[in-house]
Amino acid sequence: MNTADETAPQPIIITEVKGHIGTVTLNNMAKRNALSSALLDSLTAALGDFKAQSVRVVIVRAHKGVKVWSAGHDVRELRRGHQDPLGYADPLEQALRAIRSYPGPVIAMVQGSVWGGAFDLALSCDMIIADETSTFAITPVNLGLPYNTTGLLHCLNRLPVNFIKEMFFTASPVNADVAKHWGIINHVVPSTEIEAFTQNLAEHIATKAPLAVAVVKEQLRVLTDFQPVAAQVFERIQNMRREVYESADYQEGIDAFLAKRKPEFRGK
Ligand code: YXS
Repeated sequence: MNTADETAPQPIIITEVKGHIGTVTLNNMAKRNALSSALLDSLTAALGDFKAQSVRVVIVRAHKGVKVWSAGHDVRELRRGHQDPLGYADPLEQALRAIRSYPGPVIAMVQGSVWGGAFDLALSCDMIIADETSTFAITPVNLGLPYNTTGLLHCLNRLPVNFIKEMFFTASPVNADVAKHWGIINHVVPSTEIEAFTQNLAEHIATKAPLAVAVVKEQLRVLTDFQPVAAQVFERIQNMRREVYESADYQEGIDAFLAKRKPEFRGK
């Protein structure tokens, strides 16, 4: 018979504060930790709570040994019908900004596969510690979705453009060794050691002067995000993206995902 707590709804993320370290564990394995607005809003709120408690270092992780760290943006929630699917107000974008502006290091501890918007989320963390099971894929071309300029900037600030193109154009996962080679991840750590490694790293950073750490993080954010784009250029980019998210291919991409079938893109 189910005890009461077994039937109680599980929280979509689990948060914990121990000393100066805050941990967010993604907790929706039934949906492969898909980045739904519920999960993302909880993550953003957790960071606000951590900030109020002056938590110095944050770890974002999934449960130990998962096969899927996060399956990326919840496809069921992607806007369809003439609205930017990755607009400024999208919960994913709000969560990415919350990570990037958090006044302390946010470390992604990755086991298993990382997909789509979850790749942008991990890349928006200050460091990625990953084990040998980790893979990373960015998948808008699987859906016919026009990725946003902010997300491309996150990649450009980190990776060579030819590698970014290969990841975006193929949507193929890259494994831990390739990810380490190109600088996506800071350390590849055996799955048996990754929890202790990440905790030790966080605790070491937490012994340093938090104001000095926070100001370096914010300076690096401002400097890397500062990419002047002429108004007309930005408007042209938005117009190009609008043509894509208003295309029949984008509708087909989402329809095919939801129907669990391969999409047939016709270039219009
Ligand atoms: O059928 P039920 O209801 O049990 O739900 C299934 C899946 O529908 C659900 N699920 C998702 N729901 C919404 N959005 C998702 N991204 C998503 N991924 C999975 O989770 C339940 C279990 O999925 P299932 O049976 O496929 O699990 P599996 O273990 O066989 O396979 C795990 C994956 C991750 C390999 C597989 O679920 C998968 O390929 N998921 C989609 C990965 C992906 O393409 N993500 C990109 C999403 S779009 C995005 O992030 C950006 C907008 S962009 O496109 O620009 O990158």
